[in-house]
Amino acid sequence: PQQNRNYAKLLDPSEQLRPEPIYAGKLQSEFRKFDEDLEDSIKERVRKTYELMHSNQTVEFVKSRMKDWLKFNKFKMTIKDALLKLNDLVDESDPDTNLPNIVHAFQTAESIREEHPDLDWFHLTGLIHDLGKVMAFYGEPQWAVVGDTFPVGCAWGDSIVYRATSFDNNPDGKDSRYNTKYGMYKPQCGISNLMMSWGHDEYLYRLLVHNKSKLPKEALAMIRYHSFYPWHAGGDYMHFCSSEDYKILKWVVKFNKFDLYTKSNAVPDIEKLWPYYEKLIDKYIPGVIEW
Ligand code: INS
Repeated sequence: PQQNRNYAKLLDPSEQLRPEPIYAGKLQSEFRKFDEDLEDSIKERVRKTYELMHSNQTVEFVKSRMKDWLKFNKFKMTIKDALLKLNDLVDESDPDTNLPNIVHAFQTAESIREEHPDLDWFHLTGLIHDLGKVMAFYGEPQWAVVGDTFPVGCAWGDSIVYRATSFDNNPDGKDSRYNTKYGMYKPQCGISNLMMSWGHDEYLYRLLVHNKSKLPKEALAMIRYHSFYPWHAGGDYMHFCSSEDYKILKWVVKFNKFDLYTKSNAVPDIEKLWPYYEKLIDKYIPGVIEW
């Protein structure tokens, strides 16, 4: 949590002078607490998910998941029906909410709509950003679906949650092709050229491209990197950034405010909101699409 705020201060020094903000009734520093102050069962659930993720997300693993999922031959479904599936998904990596993911989708979308009433694509981005989590209903364990992401094939960033111990059993840590600062990449190669740990961000990004959605490139970037906390909040991996990536980072950070700080127990009136969002789905990614 502090990490987030310190990084915000780096990007915008005027942040230094402001008192700590309160979002959804909580101090900013009360979000993303991975170690302390969490109800024991939640704490254990979150820790376990990351331990499995950090032990098993290797270059080989990501390649195998990409080969499997990026054929988009698993099922056909509308965006709305996929969203409805999130009624049954509680994200096991998330220390800030215990509610079904559909609630978080509407909380995010509605807070964006309030602040940016004219940017309808941004509202829809908020609504669908976690939709890739449907993979959890088609055989993927949560550790390969949810949670913060990080690049594979190079040294793990210091700001990754549980970083100190959670990678101990990951074989890539002993592989000289992958365990150096640059690993299998070149300096400034561009964030989009990094192979990210497999999860809902990359899957949904690729799915939207595959199905020719009309969402703008800013939306696609926010979707693709919203869980890449070690970059957008931790300030790690900057040595891979191209000049274009700094622009993208600004959008991702902008999105993060709505994604993270709207997590609360206040449930929006989803039934009432559907007609508005159905229109946006029809505009940007209509009909039955391939998953
Ligand atoms: C978020 C974030 C959270 C994680 C969620 C993900 O973007 O990375 O920390 O628990 O699964 O959707």
